[in-house]
Amino acid sequence: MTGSVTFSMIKPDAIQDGQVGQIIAMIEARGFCLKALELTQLTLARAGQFYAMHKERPFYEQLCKYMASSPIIAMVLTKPNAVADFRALIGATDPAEAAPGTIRKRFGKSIEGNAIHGSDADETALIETRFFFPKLSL
Ligand code: IDP
Ligand code: MG
Repeated sequence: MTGSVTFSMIKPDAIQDGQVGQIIAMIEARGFCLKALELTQLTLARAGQFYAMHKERPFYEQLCKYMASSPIIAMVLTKPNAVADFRALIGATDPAEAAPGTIRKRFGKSIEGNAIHGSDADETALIETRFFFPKLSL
């Protein structure tokens, strides 16, 4: 399934603001199929593990606190060319720089509270999928 799977999280801000249905509708309209979905809350330690590659970045601690502050929705999505197509759908990290029609442009509030996560490579997608759904067979 490599190449056809990506991992996503709807972030706390988008859930608090009641935007889950609209975001999932945009994802499905772009041709992605849901393979797994869970509403869950990360502990600070698990948020730290998930974003470990950003440990040295100045925003790391605040990002982990934010991601553990209230529930997130973890999703595994399938589609040919899933990683790149999903990154195109969500848009640039900073919603202010995201292209029109992208999820982050529409729902992001700040560079941190940017509504949604998307894996950055096939290998990362598998690691992130296993982090949330260790028993899922792909
Ligand atoms: P990405 O989510 O577009 O892949 P990354 O660089 O991997 O962006 O950063 C992970 C997350 O960290 C971002 O989605 C955002 O929530 C947060 N983040 C990134 N850069 C900054 C920043 O400069 N200030 C605050 N938060 C940031
Ligand atoms: Mg990233």
